[in-house]
Amino acid sequence: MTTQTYRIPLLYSHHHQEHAPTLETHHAKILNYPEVPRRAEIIRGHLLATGLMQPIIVETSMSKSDICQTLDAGMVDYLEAISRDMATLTTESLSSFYSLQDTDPAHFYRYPSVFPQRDRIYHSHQSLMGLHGYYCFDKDAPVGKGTWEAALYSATIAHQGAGMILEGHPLIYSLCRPPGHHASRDLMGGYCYFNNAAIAATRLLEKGTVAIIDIDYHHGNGTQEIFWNEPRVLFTSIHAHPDGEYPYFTGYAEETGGPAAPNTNLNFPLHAGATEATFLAALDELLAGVRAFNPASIVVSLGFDAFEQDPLGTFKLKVESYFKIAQKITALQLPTLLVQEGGYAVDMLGVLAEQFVNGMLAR
Ligand code: SP5
Ligand code: ZN
Repeated sequence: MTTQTYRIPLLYSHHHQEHAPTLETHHAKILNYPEVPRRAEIIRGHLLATGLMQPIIVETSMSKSDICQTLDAGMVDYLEAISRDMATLTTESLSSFYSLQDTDPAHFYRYPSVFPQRDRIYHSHQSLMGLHGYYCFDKDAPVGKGTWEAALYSATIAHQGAGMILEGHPLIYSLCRPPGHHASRDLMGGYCYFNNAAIAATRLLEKGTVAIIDIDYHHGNGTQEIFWNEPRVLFTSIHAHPDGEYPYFTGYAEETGGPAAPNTNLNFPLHAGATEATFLAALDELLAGVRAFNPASIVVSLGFDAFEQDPLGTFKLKVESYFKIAQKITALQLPTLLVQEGGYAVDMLGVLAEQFVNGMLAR
């Protein structure tokens, strides 16, 4: 297989379209939910038009027991139960319980309202309503009737991508949506439900050690937590400094791994407004750490929100920066699974993904 003739498998599922929250709140403001279905559609359309990709539509989901190799069964069962419960809502039930302008059950999403602190719980029985906050660390993972299948297939795309790496593929693009890197074993948040990259990395352990390179603008707190004490997985991340940016409570350089896995966690927090030069310098240092770890395969948590036009980010990466980043990652010459994370400059996402894929092929 030469890189000239190799068409990169692009794994995708239509199920993401049924997960489409419209609103998030920010203090007293109601904002449009930035993690929209069109994100994946733009990337897919643009990548397929390049002729570089082999489209694969995933039709069969992974099993719950496979998901629970990485995630907590209580959380997985809860997401399924609440999402199916949402499917039983009717216009009548919605208008009798809430004074809504829009009573279309398809547009209704449940948000956490209480966050039971786990060390203060007296009763083990929880209502579905109470459990939402039990399994969330923030307010930004609303659940509608399509959320379970969307999250399930997003995880499946990552898991199947890992399976194809195990079969000998050098490069796979798993077009996951919703994203995953903020979600941990038993907590959802930050537009994330199941940690797709972590599910893939767990499967890749079959081949040997794994390094995760997270270039999303936000720290991958969920992925870090899942592999914190796992010596076979190196988690590395470049992101906005948590002093001033979401998720605030993790992403510091001092976080280097748990007692059983010292120095298997490498954080590179950058100041707001970081330029391409700053980002690439951090990436060189990060990649030196990856080389020293000598992994058998790579998972890239591929967010595009460090791009200069991103509405959530402050970094100044340019279109060509994504080519350069990929070129540096591909120089590792290791089997690499790309897992889609964030990126909210929707109209530009196709261009950025194409730059990244072209950079990966420039070996
Ligand atoms: C996967 C991913 O990129 N998740 C990002 C979650 C970020 N959530 C931050 C929410 C902060 C609200 N933004 C207010 C913007 C005001 N202009
Ligand atoms: Zn992000």
